Amino acid sequence: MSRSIPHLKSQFLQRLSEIVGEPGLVSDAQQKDDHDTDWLKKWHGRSCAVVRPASTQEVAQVMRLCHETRIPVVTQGGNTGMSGGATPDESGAQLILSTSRLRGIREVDPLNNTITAEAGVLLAHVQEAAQEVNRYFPLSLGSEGSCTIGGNLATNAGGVAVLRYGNTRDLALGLEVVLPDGRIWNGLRALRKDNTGYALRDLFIGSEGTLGVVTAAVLKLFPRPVARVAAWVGCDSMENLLALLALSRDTCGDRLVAFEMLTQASVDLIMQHITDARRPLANAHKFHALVELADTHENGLAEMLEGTLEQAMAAGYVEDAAVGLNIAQRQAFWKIREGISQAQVRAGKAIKHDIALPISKLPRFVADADAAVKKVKPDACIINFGHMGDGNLHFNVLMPLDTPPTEMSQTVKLLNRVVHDLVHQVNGSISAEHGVGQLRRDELRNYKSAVELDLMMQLKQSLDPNQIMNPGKLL
Ligand code: FAD
Ligand code: 2HG
Ligand code: ZN
Repeated sequence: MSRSIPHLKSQFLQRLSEIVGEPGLVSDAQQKDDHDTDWLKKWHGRSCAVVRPASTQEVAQVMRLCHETRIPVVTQGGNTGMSGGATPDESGAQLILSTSRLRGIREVDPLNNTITAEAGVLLAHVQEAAQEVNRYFPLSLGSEGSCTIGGNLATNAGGVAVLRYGNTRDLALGLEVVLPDGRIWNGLRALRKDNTGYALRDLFIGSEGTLGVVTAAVLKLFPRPVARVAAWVGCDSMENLLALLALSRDTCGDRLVAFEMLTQASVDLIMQHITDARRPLANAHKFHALVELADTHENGLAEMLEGTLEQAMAAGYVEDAAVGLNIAQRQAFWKIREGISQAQVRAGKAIKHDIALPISKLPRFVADADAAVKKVKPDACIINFGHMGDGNLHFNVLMPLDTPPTEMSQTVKLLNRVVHDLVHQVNGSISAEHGVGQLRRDELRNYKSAVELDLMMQLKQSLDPNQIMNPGKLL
């Protein structure tokens, strides 16, 4: 006689609890709900259970069990992702594997300039551990107090310092990964040169939990900047903003660590919805930039920034600027910039476009995309901001909070097509830093070539033949 599904489920849960013990299974309904839903409250799933292994060995045992029973696994870090990648489907059949108990920092080596951290360590804690040995870990996101290193690697997160230090992929030297069948790949090499074959590490970075569970990583550390200055700048065109970016690179070189752009509509939205945010400039400007320089010693950093801005004003690139010399002034600028995600959540439902283009193509693109969106939706509220220094814009469109679901999904389809087609025309990317997840899965198929999709499918098939890793995401 065959056994019933509830019986198999309780047997599975029993075996899980034998691996991880009581603290390793989330039993509180509210807590489970929090894992089943993403932070934007946009995706709601229903997992069969949430398991929290406390070591790589426990992750391996959980994966062996899932391999044997064919239970699909959704790996979850801080659950701050923007693309629904960490939310299970609604079947009640998928297991959430949370890395929240993989919180060890295994080694900090200031002479080799590396740190080895487990996947569930918060990004902010890696930054702090680096600082304790007078080093710097440069990955910097608005979510750094909640997102994890494993999540950063799995999404290849970007953030505000990519123009100087690169994205997460550029910051990783080695990985430890539990494969879908439970085998452990120890690739924790702390080397800057290693030509011993295929770059397996890079397969897992950006794979959004579809190929394996990242359990630990060796990350690069850098000399710690001790001096920082920032400016808030107002410009009348993207062309002039681009000219300022080029000039700042020429005059400041590697000291230029952030060049963030916001339109006036983005600044206005933040002012309406973020308490304590103050307008940094007296007048309105079509485009704003937050520019930051950093260095490992003082060396006249403020004079360098002021000199650059004077040159830019003389050339007519800049309409107005405020320089933040002390920590409080700089923090006030960053509070505005980092408030944008929360402001969008409070103000409406955002149709997100997380796009990357060659930096030189940004002005033309913004003009074309503004016009194209307004053509199909004349009253569109475009909230365009992003990491201009590395070519990544968040070209979002905000819909009223009470927009009915059918109108919402029709408008998403319409505007995705308009914006992504323009991105595709200049060989840009429709997912710059937030990952594909479930949000852009269909869109990916519209823009990747058949050859590229086929290669990706073949890799997926060879690493995860039973298709148990994060089904319904990315591919
Ligand atoms: P989760 O959301 O838990 O998971 C994200 C994906 O990674 C999922 O597909 C999941 O299955 C997979 N995953 C997680 N951990 C593992 C693991 N150990 N092994 C395998 N797969 C795993 N992102 C940027 O890139 N730049 C920004 O500037 C930025 N700013 C943000 C600002 C705010 C306010 C917020 C809320 C988010 C922001 N994000 C940004 C998005 C998000 O924080 C990043 O994508 C982050 O890298 C996700 O980390 P996480 O630990 O929360 O991952
Ligand atoms: C940022 O750059 C994040 O602030 C979030 O990547 C972008 O809210 C968004 O769309
Ligand atoms: Zn961003």
